[in-house]
Amino acid sequence: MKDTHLPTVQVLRDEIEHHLTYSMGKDARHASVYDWRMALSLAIRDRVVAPWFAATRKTWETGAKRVYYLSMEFLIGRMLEDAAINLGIRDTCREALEALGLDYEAVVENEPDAALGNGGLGRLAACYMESMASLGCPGYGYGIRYEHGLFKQKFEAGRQVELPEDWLRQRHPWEFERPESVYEIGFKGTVEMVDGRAVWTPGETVLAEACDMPIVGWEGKWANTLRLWSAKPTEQFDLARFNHGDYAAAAEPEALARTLSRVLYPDDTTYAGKELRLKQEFFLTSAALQDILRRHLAAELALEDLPDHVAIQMNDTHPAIAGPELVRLLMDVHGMEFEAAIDITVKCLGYTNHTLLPEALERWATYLMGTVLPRHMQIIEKIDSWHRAAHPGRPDYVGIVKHQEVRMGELAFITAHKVNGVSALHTELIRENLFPQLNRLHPGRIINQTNGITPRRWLRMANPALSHLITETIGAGWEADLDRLRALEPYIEDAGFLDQFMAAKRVNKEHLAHWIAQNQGITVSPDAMFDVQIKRLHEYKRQLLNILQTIGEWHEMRDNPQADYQPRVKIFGGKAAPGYVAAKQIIRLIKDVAEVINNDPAIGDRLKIVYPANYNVSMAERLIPAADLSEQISTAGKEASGTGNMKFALNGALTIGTLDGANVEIREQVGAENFFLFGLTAPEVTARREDPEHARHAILESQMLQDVLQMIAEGRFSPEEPGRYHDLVHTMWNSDYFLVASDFEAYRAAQKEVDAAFANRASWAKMAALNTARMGFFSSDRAIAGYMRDIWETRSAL
Ligand code: 4GP
Repeated sequence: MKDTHLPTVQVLRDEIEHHLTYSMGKDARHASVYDWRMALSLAIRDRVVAPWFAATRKTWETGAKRVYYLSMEFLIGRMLEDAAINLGIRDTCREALEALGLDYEAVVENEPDAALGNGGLGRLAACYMESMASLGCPGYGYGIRYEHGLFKQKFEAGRQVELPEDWLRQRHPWEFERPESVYEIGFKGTVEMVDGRAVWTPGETVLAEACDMPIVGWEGKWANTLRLWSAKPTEQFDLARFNHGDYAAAAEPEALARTLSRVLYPDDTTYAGKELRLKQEFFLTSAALQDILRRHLAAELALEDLPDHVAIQMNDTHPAIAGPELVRLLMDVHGMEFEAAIDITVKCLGYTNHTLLPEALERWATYLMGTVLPRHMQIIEKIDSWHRAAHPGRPDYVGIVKHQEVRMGELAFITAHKVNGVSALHTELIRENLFPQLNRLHPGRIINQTNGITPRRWLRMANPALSHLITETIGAGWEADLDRLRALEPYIEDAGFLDQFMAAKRVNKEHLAHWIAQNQGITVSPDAMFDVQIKRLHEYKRQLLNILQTIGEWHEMRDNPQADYQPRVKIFGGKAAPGYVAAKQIIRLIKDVAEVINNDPAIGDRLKIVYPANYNVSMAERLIPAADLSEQISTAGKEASGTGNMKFALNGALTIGTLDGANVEIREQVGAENFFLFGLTAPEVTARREDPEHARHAILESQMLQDVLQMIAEGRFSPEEPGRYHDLVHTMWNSDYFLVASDFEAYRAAQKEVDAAFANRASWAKMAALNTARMGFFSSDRAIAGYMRDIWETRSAL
């Protein structure tokens, strides 16, 4: 076993060559970048093993409480640099590769993103895993090892096209297969009562097989495990059929089983899709809970003491079947009575809510639940009646099963001892709008844990230029104590520091400009303001508002070409769900508008629009450090928190945003004078919707918006198909649920303020530096410390 001491360049180089020869079976003369990347990854991985073993050993020896984070998504992105940074060997890696005649960047870029998530919730889970390891909180992440992560996005004539993602086409060097860790997962079948006990005989079974990824924390002091499950058939292929030459039928059991871990988020608009999704959720949850109980019993601990040793966090409602499943395991497998089982369950479980959007709060038809998980349907009804009986005489009582649907939000609430929102505003809205009745029955159960991001990846790794400057200015160690960034504040009066701060931004902008030129064929100037909106495409996130304002700006420039405009590059990135027609139309509109504006000689360099395809974690790492302006413009009350907003501000971008999600707290931290606020507040949004004509009224009050919509309706951006956006324009006039029209003028005015502020580079630099200096609160270490204290009731094992 290797020690954890820092290797010299020569030592690391030898290790890389060793892996190239003996793990990859390649001679240096014939090795590809892939081979080198694998060899380097394996050399780094070796160095993670010692802290990983040590952490596991210590947890067993001390009997420390373990935290289990159940999530359908872990958007971990690339692993190589992340591990190298946390082990303190990134520079050594670079030098070792250079000594071997290789380009470090090219090797790092060779790693595919592990796209095992859609967006915010999945990326948050990845940051939280890293922070748990950095803080020495013994824990496991449990997820699914999807063969195909989030689809690859391509644009064809401005339209989004989805291609299957294939991250496992190459070997994944960060995982260890655990074929011995397998659990049987059942579906369907029948339930009988035998001697007063329920016996479920599943009609289908698959195996969940573990794959472990070590997640190493800052300075390699602790490492935890991300355990991902793959589905395998209980029976291998059917030999008899194979021998009869019926090869397809022989392979059927395997194909069916594999479907369960094949893709992230299958289309759930069909019955078959829904069933598959529910099965995936149960597959993850049941495997995790069986594993948790196995580990607990292996330590010779009593099941009654489970809550002292185990905290289980449900990342949104997707794993909410955990409540009934834990009750089932405790009752049906371990012979406990219901009351004891539910008591233990509630003490162990916590539930994080990540969205108030009704379409994302899962509800399953009782028919579907009863068919796929017949025993769980019984237990859900039992939990429902137990809970109802505990709260008699409440006319406002809200249960779990209603209108022949199982409401997973209510189920998660009732089976958890703590329910948390992800920003102060969101938590308030959970209390008031989402679970008002349950909140009255369980005062104090709903708490807030504002999201956070790991500064290791999102500053130290993604922004070396700024990181160096920070370390030079305030010394090392801020990565593990982000509040120390406050020590930068005195320097904002120091012109030399500000020059360096802006020079770091400039380097990042130059890199990005180079990348844009190479990949998009668009020339942009690093002197322009880089104005960035990157996130999933959703109407509530209002990319539409951004592009409408951009059209307005262009319109103004054409009318008044002599005026003094700050040159801007509008950068968009994000994917729309494959079946989300309105979101896909917005993408197409942005692409169409880009085509016209980017080729308008009257505008030249003053306005450019860039929308690279296939936005993902590594693209975010490239864009965020180069951004001047961060667009966080959701309809107030809709964005639960946001975490992109935090990454931008930490990297010295100013925010233009609404009072939504964590924007509210970011603005409090960085100071209102360093934040461009606009738009309706959450209560104003609700009030505004009372007026059924709000869209029409708002449009009639804005000549600019009328002009912009008129241009779109006339086919100015789609001359080959003038009617392309008729529906979109019609919706704007007639419904506009997300209040784009009502916020349009306020947004425009705020953008004018942004322009004026950017014109004064010296004061802009101060504002930007103050954003960085005041973002310490948003470290995921602070968030995880909060979860440990308020929900998991556990301490660091370091
Ligand atoms: C997201 C929320 O939309 C976002 O505001 C939040 O920052 C993030 O979770 C993490 O808490 N929700 C999802 C989802 O990603 O799938 O519901």
